[in-house]
Amino acid sequence: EQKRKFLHELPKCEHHVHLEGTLSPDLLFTLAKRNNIELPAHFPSSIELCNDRYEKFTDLQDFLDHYYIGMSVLMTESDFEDLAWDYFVKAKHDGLHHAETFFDPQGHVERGIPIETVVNGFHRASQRAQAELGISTKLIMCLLRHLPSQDGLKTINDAKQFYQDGIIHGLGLDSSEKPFPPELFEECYALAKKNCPEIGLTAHAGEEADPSFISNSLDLLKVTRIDHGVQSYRDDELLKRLAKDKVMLSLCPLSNVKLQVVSDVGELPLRKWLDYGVPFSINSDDPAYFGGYLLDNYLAVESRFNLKPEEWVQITKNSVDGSWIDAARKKQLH
Ligand code: ES4
Ligand code: ZN
Repeated sequence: EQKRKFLHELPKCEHHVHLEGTLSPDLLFTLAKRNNIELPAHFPSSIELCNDRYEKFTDLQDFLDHYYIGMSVLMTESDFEDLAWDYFVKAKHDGLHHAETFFDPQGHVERGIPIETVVNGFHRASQRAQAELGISTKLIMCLLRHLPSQDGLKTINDAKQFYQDGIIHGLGLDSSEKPFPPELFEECYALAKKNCPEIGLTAHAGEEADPSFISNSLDLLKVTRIDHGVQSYRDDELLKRLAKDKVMLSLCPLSNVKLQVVSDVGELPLRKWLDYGVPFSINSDDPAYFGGYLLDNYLAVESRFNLKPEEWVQITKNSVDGSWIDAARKKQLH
């Protein structure tokens, strides 16, 4: 219909998609077979049972327990390349122009996969997406906050050359939020900035945990963007700060419903963010797990908030401005 066409044609950017979260049950079982991976007995044993499981995540941790097993089927450089390439193709169909994609090297290195295998595979797919699909791309390495910060420091040093060669652009922080506050990773963020002064810094904050996780990420980690940030609506001073400093929230509406952050997309405080002038983008997070890719997330928001075309234009404009791209690329997207 009309609205779908309008949303499809907006020059969309995605800033919050975990490449491991684009692993469909279909590809998961294909790779498990090809790589001779035996999945644990409690893991769903078919595509249908996986899809059933995805309807019943109780919270972030329940999802993550499944997600880290799922990603264990990724072994070779071409596994990583194929995974990311399939995502770029799907996203291109959704009208994506620019993607800043997360990945979790520690989830692979701890299984004995060299970081080079992971990064080279994702980099090859990104290069192909730029050349063949016209999508500009940036890779954002995330640290797993449930692992010790010592592990994070080692990962940052192991990735140093990739940052200096411009192959990885950003640093993020993901996984179980509430027990692992941002202050644990101050040293990691400082080291990453020292190794690579042009780095983009972001962190998951305020998905489930309270607004202090957002302010502490800004103050201590020096991030310029917040992933999720849903809980910011509970702190007026914080909302003013986000608006004033143009800190973009990378929202993931369908993810928030699947992980029971809200019970419906319509519950998200979108009006509040618009009224305060807090910039945000709309994203898919782990689309293979949460029942929708980029355009589905746009459509879910439209179905609940009935935004004016001018409001949509402003949202996409903010999302271009919040991207880690140069002025020339921004101009092309505006
Ligand atoms: C994630 Cl939704 C979400 N939150 C935190 N960490 C994650 N890793 C993958 N998806
Ligand atoms: Zn996420």
